[in-house]
This record gives sequence, structure tokens and C-alpha cells, in this order.
Amino acid sequence: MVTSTALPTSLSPAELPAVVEEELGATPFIDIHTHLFMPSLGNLGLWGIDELLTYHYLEAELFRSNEITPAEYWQLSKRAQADLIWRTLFVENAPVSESTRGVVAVLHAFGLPTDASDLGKAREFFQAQSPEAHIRNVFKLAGISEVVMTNDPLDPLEAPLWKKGAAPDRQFQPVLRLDRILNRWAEHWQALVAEGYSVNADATGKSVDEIRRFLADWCGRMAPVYMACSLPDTFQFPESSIRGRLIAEAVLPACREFGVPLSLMIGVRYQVNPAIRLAGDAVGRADLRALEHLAVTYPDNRFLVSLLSRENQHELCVYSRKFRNLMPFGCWWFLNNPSIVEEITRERLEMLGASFIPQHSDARVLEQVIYKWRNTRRTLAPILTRAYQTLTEDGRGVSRAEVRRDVHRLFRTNFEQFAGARH
Ligand code: FIX
Ligand code: ZN
Repeated sequence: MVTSTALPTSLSPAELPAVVEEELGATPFIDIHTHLFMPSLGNLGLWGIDELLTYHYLEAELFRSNEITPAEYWQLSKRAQADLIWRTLFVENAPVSESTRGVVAVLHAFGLPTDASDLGKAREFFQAQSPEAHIRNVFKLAGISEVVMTNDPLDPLEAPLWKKGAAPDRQFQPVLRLDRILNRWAEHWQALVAEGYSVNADATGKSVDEIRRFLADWCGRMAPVYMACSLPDTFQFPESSIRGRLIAEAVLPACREFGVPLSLMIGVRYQVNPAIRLAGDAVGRADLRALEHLAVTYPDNRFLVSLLSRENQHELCVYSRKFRNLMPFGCWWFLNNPSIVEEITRERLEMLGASFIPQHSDARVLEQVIYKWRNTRRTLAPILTRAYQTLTEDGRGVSRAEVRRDVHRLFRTNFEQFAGARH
């Protein structure tokens, strides 16, 4: 009996748009960077309409469309802040910006009015939700199987919860975030001393070994899928600074020891306008020779890399072609707008094939994953379709199985394999 190993049929250019959309819709994504927290970390996790509206992206937009000063705004209760933002950006103005449209999409996803003059109905709905069930429902609506958190071992609210043994959650992967240690040592070294680690102000003597011990303790406690740090646009490496030394002598060796990548999010101009708090950060173009040096000097380390500046994206693609221990991910923060996501993703596809991670949500409020992933699927579908149609025109068709494989790779396996994530 002859069994036919018929090749999967190639799709016609006309069939491709629907198949790409279906495969993007059917694949649960891994959201590799968020500021969401698992239920056992209690009230650290933000959700609901008041949190959605007082998101720092919307606060930045409020101050452009309302006379209130930041000082007056911070005097208001969270509820009053949300009411003001709703009135200013959704009632007195059409919510056409990416961030305002996002809130509309969330309300719409729950069948709530999107053009009400007040938040009565929305508040009623969210108050009626039980957190755990709501999380699972939101993840389903967003088409994600799990999120990766941002966990700060020196955060006075979060750290004690981990020490008390916060229950792990398979839909929330932990990350060891090191900004306080690497970027603000002067402010935080004493917190380490208070925890029993003998470090000092200029990180000399036993400090490096003690930081290694600190990282090992937290890897034991948290089993992070990676370590991470955001870095300024002025970041240099090598750099004769406490940060440079701790990265080289403590963080990178610890990453090798525990087999996890280091995530570098580079290009922030911190607090250019401190009056608007989280909304007060800006962007600057970084000198990527720091990345070149890291990739060359530490071939046994893996680096997840996200850059804030639009002008740095092409260089990152080029460096990623040179060094497979670099994994570009996401269109971070000010880049997370469809016009820019399209530009960056097309360039990455043309230069890297499917060997990159297109997006992360950076969600700070639970329900944001609904619109951030809906936008990503909406932006990616025509880009992938066009790529397959061009390939077909050039003489090679693709099958549904191949589309599915690429989508899985872009939104799941690239991360799983690069991070050596447990599953
Ligand atoms: O450093 C980061 O992880 C940034 O994503 C945040 O600090 C930033 O405030 C943010 O929310 C971006 O979307
Ligand atoms: Zn973030």
C-alpha cells in the first residue's frame, strides 16, 4: 500500500489574509513584559476602570487638554482623577489617540457603553468582578496564555510578599528587575545592608560577591525567567561605574549560573518632567556599541533587547544579524503605536525572518492586555500576509501549517527557547 506524503497545499494569495488572521487569532501569545502581578501578590496588581483611566499614558494626554496643573491633579482622589480624564479625553474630545482608543476597546469588549457621560455603569461592572475569574477571562479575551511580570526585589511592598512565600501562578512568570541596584545604587545600597548583605557605598570589598549572593537568593526564591533592567539613553558598556562593574562581575555571571537571559531596555531619559511622575520619562537615542561589546565579550550570555528610540531600531536589526545571543523584542512604550509598530515589524521581518519577538504589552493595568494584543494582531496580520503574498509571487507558496509555525515562533517559541522558560 502506497501512502502519499502529499505536501500541505500552498495557499493562494487570496486565501492568505483570512488564514493569517485565523492563525494569529487561534495562537495564545506569551506576553513577555508586563507590570502585572499574580493574584498571590495581592493589591500590587492594578485593574478596573479607575486604574485604566489614570494610566500614565493618559495622564500625559490630560495635561495637554486640560488646564489643571499636575500639583492640583495629584491632590485629587483616584476616582476624581479618573472622572476628570474621562470627561476631558473621552467626552469633551474624541478619544482618537492610541491610549484613549484602548480604553474604548476594553469597555466595548465587556459590552459596556463607550460614550457615556459618566463612569457609573463601568464602575458597577468592575466592582462586580471576582479578581481570579476576571484575570482568566481577560487573558482569554486578549488571546494570551501567560504574562511575564516585573518583580522588584527591593520594592518595600512586593519583596516581603515573596519572602512570605507568594504562591506561584502558571499564568504569571516572574522576572528579577534590577533598576534600583544598577541605576540607583547610591539610593539603595543601604537597603541591601539592612537585608544582611555586606555591601558599601562604592560597591567595593565584598560587595560584588554579596550581590551575587543576593541574586542567587532571589533566583532560589522566585525562579525568574530572566533578569531585567531599563537603562538610560546615555548607557555605555564597558563603563567605569558601579553599574558597569555590577553588570560585568555580578549580574552576567549570575545569569550564566542560573541559565537565564538578561533583558536590556535601553533609551529612557528619566524624569525630564518629574511633576507628572510616571508620565515624566522621555526617550533618547542610545549608542549601541554598548550592545556590540556585550554580545562580543559575553557570548555565553543571552540578551533580550528592547530599545525605546525609533532611530535605534535598524541598528538593532543589524546587530541581531551579527550576534545570535541578541533577541530583539517588542515595540516598547512610545513606539507602541500602529504606524511605528508596522515600520519596525516590517523591517525586522525583512532582515531577521521570524527570528525576533514582535511585541510585548507592557500592561500596567490588567485589562490593557485586551486592546494591546488586539492592536498587535490587527497590525501584524497585513504585514505577515504581505510577506507571504510576496513570497508566493516570487515563486514559493506557503501552507497554513507554515503560517501557524511562524506565528507560534514569533509569539511563543522564540521566547521559550531563548529564555529557556519552563513549561
Ligand atoms: O521600564 C519599563 O519597564 C517601562 O516599561 C516602564 O517604566 C514605563 O513606565 C511604561 O509603563 C512603559 O510602557
Ligand atoms: Zn515596562
